Amino acid sequence: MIEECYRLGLTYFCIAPGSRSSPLTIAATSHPMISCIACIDERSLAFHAIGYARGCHKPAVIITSSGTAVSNLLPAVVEASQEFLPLLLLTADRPPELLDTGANQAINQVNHYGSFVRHFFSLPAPTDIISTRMVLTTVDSAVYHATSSPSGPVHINCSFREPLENTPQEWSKSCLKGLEFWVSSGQPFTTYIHSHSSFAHSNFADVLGIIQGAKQGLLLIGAVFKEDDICAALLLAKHLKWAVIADILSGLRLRKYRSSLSRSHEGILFVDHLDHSLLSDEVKQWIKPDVIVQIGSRITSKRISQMLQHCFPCSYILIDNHPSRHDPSHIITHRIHSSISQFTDWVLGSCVTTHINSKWTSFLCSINMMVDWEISFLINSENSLTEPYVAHITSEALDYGSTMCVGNSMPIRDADMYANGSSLGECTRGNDTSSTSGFPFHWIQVAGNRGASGIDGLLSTAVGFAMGHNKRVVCVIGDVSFLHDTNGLALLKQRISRKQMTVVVINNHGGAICTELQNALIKSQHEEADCVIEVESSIDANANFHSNLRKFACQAASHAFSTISRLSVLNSFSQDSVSIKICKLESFQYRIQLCAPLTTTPAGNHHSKHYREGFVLTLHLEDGSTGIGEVAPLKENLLDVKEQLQFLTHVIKGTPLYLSLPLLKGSFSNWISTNLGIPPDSLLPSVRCGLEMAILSVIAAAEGSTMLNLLHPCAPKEDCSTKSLNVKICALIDSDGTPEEVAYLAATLVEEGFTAIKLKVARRANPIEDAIVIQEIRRKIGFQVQLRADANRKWSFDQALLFGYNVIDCALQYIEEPVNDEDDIIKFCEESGLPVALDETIDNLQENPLKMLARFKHNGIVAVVIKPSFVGGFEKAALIARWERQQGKMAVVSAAFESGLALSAYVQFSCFLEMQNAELCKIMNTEPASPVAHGLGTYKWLKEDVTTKLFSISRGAVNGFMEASVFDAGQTLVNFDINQNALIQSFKAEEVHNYQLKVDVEGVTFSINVQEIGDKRNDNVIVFLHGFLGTSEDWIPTMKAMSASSRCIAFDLPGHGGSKMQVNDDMDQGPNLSIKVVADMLHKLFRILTTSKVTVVGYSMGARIALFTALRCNNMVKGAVLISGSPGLDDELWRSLKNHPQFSQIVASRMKHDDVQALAKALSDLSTGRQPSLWEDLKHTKSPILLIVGERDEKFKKIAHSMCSKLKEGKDDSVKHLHTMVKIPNSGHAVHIENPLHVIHLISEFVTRLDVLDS
Ligand SMILES: Cc1ncc(C[n+]2csc(CCOP(=O)(O)OP(=O)(O)O)c2C)c(N)n1
Ligand SMILES: [Mg+2]
Repeated sequence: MIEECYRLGLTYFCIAPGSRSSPLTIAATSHPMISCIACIDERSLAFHAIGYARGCHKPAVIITSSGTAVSNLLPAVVEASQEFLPLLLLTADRPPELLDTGANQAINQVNHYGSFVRHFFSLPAPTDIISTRMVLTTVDSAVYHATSSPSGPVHINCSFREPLENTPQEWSKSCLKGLEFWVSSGQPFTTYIHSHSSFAHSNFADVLGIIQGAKQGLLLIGAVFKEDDICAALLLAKHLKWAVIADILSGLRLRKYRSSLSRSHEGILFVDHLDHSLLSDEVKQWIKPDVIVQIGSRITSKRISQMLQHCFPCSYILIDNHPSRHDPSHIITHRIHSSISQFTDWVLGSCVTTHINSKWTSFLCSINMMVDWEISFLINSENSLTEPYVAHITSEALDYGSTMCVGNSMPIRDADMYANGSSLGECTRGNDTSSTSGFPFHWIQVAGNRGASGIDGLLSTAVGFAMGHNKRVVCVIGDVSFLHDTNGLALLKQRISRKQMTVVVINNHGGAICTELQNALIKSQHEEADCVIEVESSIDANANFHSNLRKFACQAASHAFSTISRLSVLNSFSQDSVSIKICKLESFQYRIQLCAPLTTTPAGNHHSKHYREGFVLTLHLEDGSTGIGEVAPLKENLLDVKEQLQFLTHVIKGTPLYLSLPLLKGSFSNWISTNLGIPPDSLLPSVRCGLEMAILSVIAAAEGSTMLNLLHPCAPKEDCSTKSLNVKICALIDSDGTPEEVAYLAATLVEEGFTAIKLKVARRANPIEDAIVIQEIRRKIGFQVQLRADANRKWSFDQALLFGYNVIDCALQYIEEPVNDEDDIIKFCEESGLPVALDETIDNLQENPLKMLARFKHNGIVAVVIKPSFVGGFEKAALIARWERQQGKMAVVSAAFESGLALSAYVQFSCFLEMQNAELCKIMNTEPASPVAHGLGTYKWLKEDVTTKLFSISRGAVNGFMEASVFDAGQTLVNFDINQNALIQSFKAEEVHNYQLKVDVEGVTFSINVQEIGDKRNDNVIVFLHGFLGTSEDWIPTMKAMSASSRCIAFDLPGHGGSKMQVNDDMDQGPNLSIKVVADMLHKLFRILTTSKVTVVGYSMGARIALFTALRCNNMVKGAVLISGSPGLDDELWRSLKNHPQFSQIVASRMKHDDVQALAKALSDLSTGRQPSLWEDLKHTKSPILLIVGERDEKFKKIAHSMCSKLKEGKDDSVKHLHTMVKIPNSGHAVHIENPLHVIHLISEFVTRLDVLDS
């Protein structure tokens, strides 16, 4: 029997001790190819076998003694039966003569598990009068029943007569007759062959018709456990292009992406938060799928199941590899009994085309994105350790080599609602299946016992799962479940060739600190031993937090729904599956005069005229609407900004607008990476701010609305006129003059109607002098007015404290950035007792600012000053504001001396934040805080404006306070009229000049295709060389960006693109395209084009040529930029490029080569192996070299390092210090395509340095 099990592939035996079963136990343990595990508790053991089957899709064999040992298997048998998990139970029994006689440990074991097993057979006690073949066919038949659909547990009851021990006995060998072949074959005695049913029936044509006709299809992926099935489900999802709802048990909820770029281009529309979206009544009413296809029988979410019930009648197709009715609401119209792979093969093979309503999918995706943002935000901003947080953080901590096991009751529900897959860049351990599956992510399997949803045997199941799956398992279970299966610890203790486990037990009482769990998880990952982590939590606090999550998710879903359904123009375009597109972006440089120097201007420079420079952007849509934005860099370099704007002008043409953009919350980041193909954070903050402003304004223009109404559409019953709305403004005083003079100025402002004043401090020799000014102001204006001070990080801790002690009675609303060291802020709060505000501290926020903000939760920090043009736009500003409000702090929008254009947008934005805050208070049932005075007092600095109408604020009619009218600000943006006098330069899309140049080199006439952008008279010439199979086209966005300051020229290298070559008649051999020939050719081209030295920029093969020219034609080359410049490419490094959203376009453009034979020639002649080694030349180089490599490009990083050290061995000190190597974050090999803005900045900086060297 045991050998036959082995031959059938059953190699894992779970053995409970007992004497009646000893013949089986001895046989199993002495079989060399079989692994055994033992446990005294049969219930735990059987659950362990279930976990094993879940992990490897093979049955484990359970051996027990007779009596209640057999009964103890029942809970697991029930679960296995419900979940179609194969198990083979070998239960020992007394022989028939001892049954029903009162004999010890004898019960009726026949059909003991009733209908819960797929098959039962009672073997007679061993005897020589029955052929042994009977035993073999019994095992074969049982295992076939266990493993063929519907799979499940099978039971063979094995009687044994005493003596049980191995006592020699006479027996007839005739029972072994006919076994010779079996002995020698190594195969099972009977081979079962299953004939697959085909999809030929006419009913299947119906199903295809239904799928094809769907306009609002929904693909549900329920519990699916086999890798093949998961892959098949994904292929189906990709083919259908329907919205996909993946259950936590599908493995597809915890997706780990390679990079954020790949996330925005996965080609599958996952809607992970349908459950919480359905909390919104509007959304619930709206969701009406016409066809539902469900793969895998079980769906964890109750709300989704209810939704499906409400959708009835509609076509509902369920596919699973068993015939059971899984239809609790009785709504399934088509039940397909097939494997998922078979079904997918059939659908894909039938070439079904789909015609999904794009509004349906874009609505679902937008709502989902907002709920996702909301949940993530709340979980991360909550100060206590909550169960949703545990679900979030444990799932995030999983890496490629891990799987998860979730307990019943809350753990599985929390995981289904709040687990989070993508923790970018951190999932590095284990095997990355995303490279082999063809999808840009890797999935993580999740197991749970959902057959009967018992809280028994969960720990044992998890240990079995770890055993079967051979992966690290993180098991999350409740305290009661853990206690229910303490015998599972006996299984955990035994380490038989399995990976280590982490068990997180959620003990719902008490409280703890969040970071402790994160640390414990990280630690457990690096432990060799198994870990049990107890997380204490409180039922009440959790219930409260769950309720908040639901309320906010509901509000987010409703808000998203109402916002996007009101966008009539954007919606009308998306109905026929094309969204409205951007047709043009223009930038105009402005320069306006100010009345006074900026507060950032150093003292002593206060007498000349003062100006502010920036850019006005106009954005045009194909329907004729125009939007407007302002880019007003203060700390950023104007040229860098200009380059980014030129780049944007080029890449933005023809990009579609998304419905979700006015919702912010990640929509802009997503749009930027998907449509512009760049990392969102590579845009300079002021550029991103201006771009967002222009996009919001163009959507508002198209919709005939205002920015405020777009961000916060008022409810149907609300008063939609913004005429009565105002935003409080804080006046700003630069603190020149005696204390009396400053106090007098403050008093004038109070008379004007200001209720809040901010004074710049840290301007005087001693902080006490600053304090005296504050005291004087207070004395003069009384305590009615809010008074703020801003030290701009200019003080040391002691100076700040000195100031603090001297203004303690002045009732400052806050002191902004009192200390120069960020780490002293909290200490200052504690020692001075003064309320503090942050400003500069939040300027350097990266894509996920919450981590950084979390460091400043201290109660002493009462406000954050948010400058949209410093933090990088409205989306981020809104996130920071929301966080601060959630923490009970003020969010103060502040200008950075922008023109009236940005100020108007900020007024609208500030009003939106106030409205959002009021809504927040309503949801939380708290008193609304009084409106904040926003830092827009810089308007007083404007002597001129970019609008024809000067930005102004006035006394409110009701209260007499100085406030900005939201209505006026809206009008300024809608009826924007540019003051032409303020413009100093306009730049539109630069023209590309395309022409051919002929040069002869060594008997070959090259006809080279040239693309040129920029002023021909410009001496600053940059030449761009592409890589193998590239063309000059690859460089166009970069060239456009750089054309304002340089003359940019790109060639199609010989054999590539539109370049041709002709061999002269007198040459008897074919042309030689060595690197030297190409360099000579370039040399001649440079001569034709310019008399000045050029900077050569090359990528890959182009980089090698660039280096060659820099070394050998140095009289023509000023400097060289080498991107991923070296021989030999590793396939691995191309993967991140393949995930680029525009990869298919890139590939298509690379296929345009006119002269294929010459291309083949170039590939061969210019290959790395054929070029002379330049290593030794490096130290003699007279031209500065900039080496650029992708951070993920290990091989080229190493090469660049060595090149850099060789270059530094050179003798020429003036050149030597200019050689640099730069690694570009998040990039592989094709850095200039993956992160173009970063590369543009580096080239530009390098060219400037070369100029300095030249002069
Ligand atoms: C074998 C079994 N007994 C009883 C139940 C009923 N039951 C469902 S949830 C639960 C409590 C589970 O507590 P715990 O494991 O701590 O999880 P929590 O509810 O705290 O998330 C019980 C007893 C069950 N599902 N299965
Ligand atoms: Mg509990």
